[in-house]
Order: sequence, then C-alpha cells, then structure tokens
Amino acid sequence: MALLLALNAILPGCGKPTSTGGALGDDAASQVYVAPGQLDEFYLFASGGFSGQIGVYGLPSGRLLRQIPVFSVDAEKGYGFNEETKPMLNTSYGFVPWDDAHHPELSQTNGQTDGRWIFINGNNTPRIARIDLSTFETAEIIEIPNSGGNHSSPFTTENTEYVVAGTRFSVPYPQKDVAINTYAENFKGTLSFISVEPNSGRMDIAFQVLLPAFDYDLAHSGKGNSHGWTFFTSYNTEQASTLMEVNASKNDKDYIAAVNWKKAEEYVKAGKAREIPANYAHNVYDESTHTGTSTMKKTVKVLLPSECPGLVYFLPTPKSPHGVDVDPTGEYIVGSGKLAADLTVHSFTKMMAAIKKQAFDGEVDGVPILKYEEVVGGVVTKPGLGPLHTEFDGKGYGYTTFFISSEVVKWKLGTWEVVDRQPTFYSVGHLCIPGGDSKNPDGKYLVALNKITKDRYLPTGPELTQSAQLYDISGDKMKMILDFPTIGEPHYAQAIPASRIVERSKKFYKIEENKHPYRALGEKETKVVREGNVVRVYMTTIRSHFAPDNIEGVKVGDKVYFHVTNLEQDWDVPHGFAVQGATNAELLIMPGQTETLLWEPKREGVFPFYCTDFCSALHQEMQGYIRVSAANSNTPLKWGLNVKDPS
Ligand code: RUQ
Ligand code: CUA
Repeated sequence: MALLLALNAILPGCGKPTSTGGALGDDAASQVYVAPGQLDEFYLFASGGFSGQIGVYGLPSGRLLRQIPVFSVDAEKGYGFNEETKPMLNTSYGFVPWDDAHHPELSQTNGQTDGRWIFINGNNTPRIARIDLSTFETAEIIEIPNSGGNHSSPFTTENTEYVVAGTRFSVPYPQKDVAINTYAENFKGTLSFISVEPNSGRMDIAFQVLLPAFDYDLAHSGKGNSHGWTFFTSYNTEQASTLMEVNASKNDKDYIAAVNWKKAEEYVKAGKAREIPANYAHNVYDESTHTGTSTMKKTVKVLLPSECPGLVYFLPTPKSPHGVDVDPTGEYIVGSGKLAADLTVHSFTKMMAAIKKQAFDGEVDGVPILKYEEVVGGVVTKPGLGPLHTEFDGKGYGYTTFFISSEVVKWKLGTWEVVDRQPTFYSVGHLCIPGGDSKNPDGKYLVALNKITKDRYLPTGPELTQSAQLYDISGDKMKMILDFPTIGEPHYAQAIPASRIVERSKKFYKIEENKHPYRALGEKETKVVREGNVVRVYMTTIRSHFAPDNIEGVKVGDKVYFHVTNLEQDWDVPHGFAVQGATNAELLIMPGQTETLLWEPKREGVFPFYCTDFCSALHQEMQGYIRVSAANSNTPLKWGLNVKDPS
C-alpha cells in the first residue's frame, strides 16, 4: 500500500484524462462523500477574485452553496440594481459596480474564528467589506483613502479590534499631478488600521501610518505575546516605477514592517496624529430599513513614524516577500520571499530584544531597520521554489505553498525540517486550513487554491475553470482527496466549523421589525401614489400573488418605484419581481424584507410583471399587469387585486 501511494505521488499531472484523478488516496471518495441529505462539516469562504464576490462551499464535499455579492453587481439577487443596495457600491469615484476581491478574513474572538462576520478587500477601488454571517449579506463597505491596490488587507487582529489595509501600489501623497519618475520623492505608502466596533461590527479608519513608497503586499497580526503588533510585507524597496519585474527584484532583502498598533493608539490619544483632508465613502446596510446609506467622510488621521518613535520597525527579509504569516503561538513570523532560496522565519522574542538593545542597521524615513541576524528565528532551507503563503495546523507544523514548484510543503516549527511535500495541480497561490491563521486551527483539512488547472477538468473554451484541491492533513502525510472548481480566481479562502455559523443563522426577517420607509405590512397597506412624475407602488407578495396585480394610470416618462414587501414569515420563501422593459434586473425579496425596483416606461402598452422564484404550485400564476398611457393622457391612477374595476 505504501508503495502504491508513493507511486501515486510520482505519477500525477501526466495529462491523461483519468477517472480517479492522479494523486488520489485509496479511500478518498468516502472521505469527501457527503451523502444526500447530510451536511458538510465546514464552511469554506473563497474569494471570487475578479468576480468581486465570495463563494461559499461546503467541506469536505466541495459543493457550492452560495455566491455572496460584495463588490460587484449581481443580477441574480438584484444586488447593486435595486435602490436599497445601490448606495453600497458608492465610492469617491461614484458608483463602482465591480472590484477585484482577494482575501476573505473571518472575525475572531480570543484568536479564534467566531462566525460573526467575514471581511474582504477590494483592490482596484481600495475598499473593505464586512459581510454579516447571520444573513450572508454585505453589511458595510468602507473606502480606503491614500491607497492604491488594497492588497495587504483585510487581515484581523486577535479580537477583531482592527482589520488592516496596506497599499500595494504607493501613490502620490496627497494624490496630485506629478511626473511618475518623481516616485521616490512624491509617492508614499500607507498602512491603515480600520477599527471594528465589537457589537455592531461598524468600521471606521482609526489611523493610517505613512511609510516610504514601497509595495505593501500582505499582512498578518500578532497573537499571544505578539498581540498588539501587525506585520506587513513589502517589495520594491528599490522604489522603481517601471519594468518592475526587473527593477523591483534587485535588492537581496526587502522588509517586513512591524507596526505596534497599541503604541499607535497611545500616539493618537496624545494628539500626535495629523488630521488630513480626504474623501472616502462609508456605506452601511441597515437591517431594519433593509436599506444602505452612503456617507462621504472628509478627514483621516495619519501618523508619521518620524514623530512617533517605537511605532514601526523594518525586519529585513529575503527577497521580495509575498505572504507574511504568524504561527498560532504568535512567536514566529514567516516571510515568504518569492525569489529567495530559503524560507525566513523571524522570532518575535528576538525582535523585541533587538529593539531593546537598538540593534539597528540604519533607518528609512524615520523607521529603524533591525539587524537581520538579530531577528531571524530560523530558516527552512531549500524547501521549494517560489514560496507564497503559510498556514498552520496547531500541531506544530507550518504548510507553505510554492507557486513555481507547484506544491505544498509541510515543515516543523522550531526544527525547521521539511517533513512532507505534495504536488498541487497547478501553481498554488494561497492555502487554507480552517482557522489556519488563528490561535486555534482545526488541522484536519488543507485547501490549496490553484491558479492554473490545465488538464484537470473538461475544457470550456479558452478559459478553464479555477480550482481548489482538498488534502487530508490529519495524519503525518498530506493526502489529496478532492479537486473542485471555484468561481473566479480563489485567491484566498477561510474555513470554519459549520456549527459556529449555523447557530447564528437567520431564517427570515420579522415583518413587525420592518422599518423600510416604503413598506406595506399587509395587503391593506398596499397603494399606488403619484408625486409629480414619480409613481410609488406599495406592493406585497405572498404565495401566490402580488397585491396589487393590476395597475393603470402610469404614463410614459414616469419614474415608477415598485416597493415590494415580502409578507412571508417562513424560511426559504423569497419571491422575485421582474417587469418587462426594466433596464436593471430583478428583485429577489427575502421573507419580511422590502426591496425597490425603479422602472421607467418608455412606451405605451400593457406590460406584465411576474415572480421569478418558483415559490409554490401556483408560482406560474404569480403575475400581474401594469398599463402605460401616453404622457399627455388622462388615464386615472387605479390599482387593485381581484376587482373588476379597480379604483
Ligand atoms: S495574493 S497568491 Cu492576491 Cu493574496 Cu498571494
Ligand atoms: Cu412567488 Cu414565485
């Protein structure tokens, strides 16, 4: 058997279609088989990458459960199309219907994922979103000013005191029209700390730290002893602004920036922060009005390291590090130098000692550079090619992905020896162990998030599916047990025991708590109101009809708002609403919720509307008509349900 497994490990990737799939272990099928009617053990939240959304999967089955719309409009749910969620996508650039989302990050309490919220970054228009895991809806989005390519984001601290955001692309500070070759003088990098209100989850930018113009790539916060610190990798310490693949790859070492955020809090309290003009959107979805609002914020607090001793230190790290990951004890800080031969692990204890004895190697812009030999805690030698990210199993091992050699490598914390390696298919980026970046990992499974799938799936034209691979890591050796496709590029993913989500899951919105300004809490409250050329339809749905379902007196050029309240008070009974000639999308209204579709009729006639979600045996009967008359007509406004001549 051992021989067979070993053979399997050598054979994969030969490119021949097989039904068992290369490197599968012998009992893999039974390990991932979740029988019909059975539930998965974990939720996996995977970033949708350039889809701007989050995909929710079950583990170990790999079954897709849901797509949560976050940064991109989603016609399936009307997100970004209905009036209530449009404000969620407002930014300082106006309405932005798309983003590139990379890192889902679960909220934590005492260093353990708590199932309350998941955060995710938008790269292109720098933003962080918070999704409420009782409803799986985007509850809040905050824009990050003085930033470009919000990549080192939104990693959390041990009690979700903060989620952080570091700028990948340094930009002129403040943003202005300057020659690009003045990069070194005029550009800056900011690291932002976004506070999270412990009960409501409400986000606010507490402060930004102004740093030299490098590319700040990834981040992770300390825990245990290192609680109070957050670590950010940087590359392009060369400060190049053209042909980066060459010019930003020259230095032997770049830096990990260690930020003491407890110290930062003291400096902010002491009035050391500069209040800088800024312009950024803060969008909040209110669950009782079922409506999002967008507020523009006008200032941000900025701390300068030169004015705040002890706030930031640079840890030299070979070479163009990508991921930075902190082990469950908080002692080890792993910097994955993409171009380095070895994997460098810094020691928090040594870092503190080096700070104490001021073991510095100069400084940059007021940030002391710690001596490499004084902070390095260990080196995993020649582990593979192109390390990117590390997670931990809570049993003393780190698992690092290697993009170029396309493998996951397991190594031991403290002795730094490599104990196992398994191929990935192909070119793995991030990986996920449930709780693998927390104090309390569930080291049972590992998910590899791959960039390339080549011959792993049936071809689908020029673009092939994205993919994740599941490994059983409960034994000494990792065992690949499943491939499953994902939607969009799954940059990073996080997983959590299902029980932590299930116990908080909402089944419907209580109708008596509905505070939507245009709600109709029963069919008696339905009506149609004209205000100039604005017509408001207060409509309800219940299996299997709309009230009203006949509407007359609307005119060409009107703006008709269908405010549809779903009166159902039962789990899993949404109704849909679509009307012919609409130029946006449908509504999909959850039980107890009110949503609004704007319809601007351009032609005379009688147009049908109907329910889009197959809700009952008489779903096909769930339909109605709206009559549109000429702009100058005298057709009176009438509406009704089951009346011959409505009035
Ligand atoms: S990245 S493959 Cu956008 Cu997190 Cu590392
Ligand atoms: Cu309501 Cu179909």
